[in-house]
Amino acid sequence: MGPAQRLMKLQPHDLTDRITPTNDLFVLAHLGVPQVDATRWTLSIDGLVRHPLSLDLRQLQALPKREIEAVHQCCGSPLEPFVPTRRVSNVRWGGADLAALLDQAGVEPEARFLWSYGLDGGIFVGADCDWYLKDLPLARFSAGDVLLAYELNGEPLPPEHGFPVRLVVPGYYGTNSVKWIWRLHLAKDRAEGLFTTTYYNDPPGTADAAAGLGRTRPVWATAPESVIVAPAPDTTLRVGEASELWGWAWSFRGIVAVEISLDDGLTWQAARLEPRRGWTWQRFRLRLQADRPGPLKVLARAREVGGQGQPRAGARNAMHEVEVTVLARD
Ligand SMILES: Nc1nc2c(c(=O)[nH]1)N[C@H]1C(S)=C(S)[C@@H](COP(=O)(O)O)O[C@H]1N2
Ligand SMILES: [Mo]
Repeated sequence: MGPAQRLMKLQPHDLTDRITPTNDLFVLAHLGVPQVDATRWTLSIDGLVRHPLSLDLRQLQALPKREIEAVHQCCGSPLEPFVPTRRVSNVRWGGADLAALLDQAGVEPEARFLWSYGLDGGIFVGADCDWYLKDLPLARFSAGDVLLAYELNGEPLPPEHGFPVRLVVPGYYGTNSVKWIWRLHLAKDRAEGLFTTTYYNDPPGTADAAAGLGRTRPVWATAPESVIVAPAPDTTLRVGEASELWGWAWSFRGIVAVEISLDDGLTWQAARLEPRRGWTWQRFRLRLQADRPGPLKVLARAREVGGQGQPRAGARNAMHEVEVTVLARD
């Protein structure tokens, strides 16, 4: 299997299953895949906690098990933050609720961030790093469901997906779900590092710039996005024949509408959209019937709670566009 196939096994039109089979899942490993001996694995929780903890796999698996179905999306290359890759899937994770463990450890009131360390180290774009280190705001815990996962789609995590234990932060881009996790550290400030404050920070938006904030934004919560599964690119349709257009939509906040345009964004019609259920993606559908022969461009755009939509281009969540051919009636 070549590296490109591991990065992206499924194109949007291949996402026909609600739950992505594990063998079809993309693999992202910036520093290689470490082989971890589960019998010697431990996780420590330290920093701004009253009772630092250390636990092994048996202790972790003895905690109540939670299962969550969630969108799993890579935000794309940190070197090309505006290029949409549509590297997305929807899977089931099983593991322990991290919030309960943090309660046991007793997080100090001044802690605001959770730093998470993976066992993989090495060189990324010429810079040496000891560990894959990420951080996330403790405020994320109010939405619940941050897991220390040891199962993927009902099976133990495969080595390339983080065996024996990884962090799973549903609703956040995949980069935050640290694989091969071994340490959690509670801190007042963000972690300075390659994957926290150097890469994976978007430039300030116009609103921030106008307010004189000028701050970058960490790549945490997923922005509203939608992918068209059918029709697949280069399909042929026939004038007057109805077919089903459908796809998936998601965002951290949840999608409230998906609209389709068949005239390059001039006019839009609302697709039927299933309501949000937990962290899983939402299916949309629309009866598609072309009334003229020729090339047909299909565009989809999702809107989330609060009104935010998808830009047409120049962003990782730019609208997905599929081109098909419409043949005359025979
Ligand atoms: N330790 C570690 N965790 C990591 C990464 C990594 O390189 N090292 N890559 C991240 C990125 S960029 C993504 S998109 C997801 C991908 O998870 P998967 O390979 O299990 O699909 O893992 C994240 N967690
Ligand atoms: Mo990623």
